[in-house]
Amino acid sequence: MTIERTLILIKPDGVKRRLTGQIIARVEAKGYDVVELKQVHATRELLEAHYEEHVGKPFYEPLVEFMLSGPVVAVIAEGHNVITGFRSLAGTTDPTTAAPGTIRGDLGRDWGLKVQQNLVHGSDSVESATREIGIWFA
Ligand code: DAT
Ligand code: MG
Repeated sequence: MTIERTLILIKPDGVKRRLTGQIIARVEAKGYDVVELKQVHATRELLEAHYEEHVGKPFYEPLVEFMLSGPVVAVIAEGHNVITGFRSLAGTTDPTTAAPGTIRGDLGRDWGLKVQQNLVHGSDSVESATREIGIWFA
């Protein structure tokens, strides 16, 4: 067993569309534990720290603006290989092509929305999980 923790964010589109329960239900159904959970309206400072790796990319500013547009739900989930496992549950970044059966593939509305409106964030490595958990649950 490799027990890990990951940071999951339900982005403003997920919260607005009242999908928080459905998304968390999928995480729990997969066998992961929710160890911390809170709803927060992020600050720009927090998002700049969280999305540090994307500074300077063309989608960076629209992404931060979108993340500021409403509350997000921050979750620490724990379980065997949860970092990779949650990213697999979430599906690929663009909801248009995310596989059916995934959160983004099943629930990501495909009506010409921007790619950043893809419902969830999940840490992509042990290092990012540790860093991101420290940012959101300081
Ligand atoms: P992921 O969320 O799948 O880890 P990422 O870390 O590469 O993707 O990017 C962070 C977020 O930025 C992503 O969830 C949506 C947005 N994004 C990524 N690539 C984009 C692009 N080409 N155009 C618009 N938004 C993008
Ligand atoms: Mg990422």
